[in-house]
Amino acid sequence: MSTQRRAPLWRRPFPEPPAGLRRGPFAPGAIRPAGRSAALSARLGLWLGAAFGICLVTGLISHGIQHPPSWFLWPTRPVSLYRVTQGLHVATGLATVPLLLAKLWAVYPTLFRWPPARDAADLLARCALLVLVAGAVFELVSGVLNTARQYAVMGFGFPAAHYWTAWITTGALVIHIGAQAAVVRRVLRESRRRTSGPPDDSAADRTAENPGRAGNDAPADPVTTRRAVLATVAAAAGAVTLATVGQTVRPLSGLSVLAPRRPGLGPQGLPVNRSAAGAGVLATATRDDYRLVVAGTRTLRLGLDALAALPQHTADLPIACVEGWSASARWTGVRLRDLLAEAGVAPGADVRIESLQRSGAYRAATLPAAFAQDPLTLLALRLNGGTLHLDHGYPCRLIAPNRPGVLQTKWVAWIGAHR
Ligand SMILES: Nc1nc2c(c(=O)[nH]1)N[C@H]1C(S)=C(S)[C@@H](COP(=O)(O)O)O[C@H]1N2
Ligand SMILES: [Mo]
Repeated sequence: MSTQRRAPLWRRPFPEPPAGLRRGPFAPGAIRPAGRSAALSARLGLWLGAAFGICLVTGLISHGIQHPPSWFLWPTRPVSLYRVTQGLHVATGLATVPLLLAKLWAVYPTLFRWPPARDAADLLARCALLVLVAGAVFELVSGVLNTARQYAVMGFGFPAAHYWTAWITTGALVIHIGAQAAVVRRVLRESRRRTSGPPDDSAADRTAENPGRAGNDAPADPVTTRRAVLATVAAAAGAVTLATVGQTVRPLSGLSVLAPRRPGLGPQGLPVNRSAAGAGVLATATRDDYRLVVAGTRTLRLGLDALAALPQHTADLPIACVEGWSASARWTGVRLRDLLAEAGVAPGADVRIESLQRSGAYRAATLPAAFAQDPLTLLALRLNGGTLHLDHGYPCRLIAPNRPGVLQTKWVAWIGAHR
């Protein structure tokens, strides 16, 4: 019996796997380092972590507005805050694509490290890594598909899958950061010392994850190589951003060769996501006997003339789509709070808005009382100086400050207290 204290269970080394299994990519020297280094992986990891963090927080905000838990408070001002947070969500997500590709290129040799897992803690970290890679790839692919092809491709399943995968990926990322933090700190410290001081050996590039190979395999100057790779990745991320961010930053829209939407393109100078034909409301939205129903202690039935006879107000408010495009426009119509007061809906009530559209995830929306009572929240009849275009929600549509586009219901048919 040993009196020596033993390592905790999760740190006890596994038995060495049989050497005969060490074949293919696991064979010693099978993968050449070709410019890869731990210092490069560490820096890419930091960049990715920053982009992922912004993407996660802004994504949680967007989810919170659309499925608010009781504690979630989203303000009505500034009117364009959601435009900024969702623009950031999509922009950081897109910039992450080249970062993630570079990171995968930089670290994939470590997938074939020998032995594959040293102990139980290492095994957990390695499993988390697989979850992290799969989750990150899924988030980027599904997000890009959603921005490019809209909701039709993945249907209503997209938001739920994108949301839950984000949590799973975050969990795996936390484990990964826990496992790598010490390595990253050491690598960065060593490479900083090395880049400021006289060149010496490539100690910073030899770590547990990249043990280094035969000297004549190593690149002549790892620092120069690393900088070149990082500069290329930064340029790629910058190019992706420039080619897409014009979908929300109007002055850059001329550069938006990759953006699926552009502000200013569409009827009345505004993009359209779901057209009247697509929503199946062509016939019902154009009927002469259209009546908007506002249900409270009294029930109002208002035709277009009756709506136009009510006091009209104008507001400059953006449509900010979850897909990342956004555009501001000038809306004119009736204040929602005037209609609610007229029908006797309690001012503290959350308000439900329903469309003429019969089916589809975005045929109805719930407006918290603060938004329903906001003086800028309109039932718009006019857009940019003309009668609301059929594809923008004629006869009338909701437009409220600081809300995602999906909640700005078009072709409104019914308004009442949410129950
Ligand atoms: N009834 C209804 N309203 C809707 C939608 C819808 O599918 N049905 N799509 C929403 C989405 S996703 C966005 S981004 C905005 C776009 O408004 P616009 O077409 O006027 O630009 O409308 C919203 N209103
Ligand atoms: Mo949207």
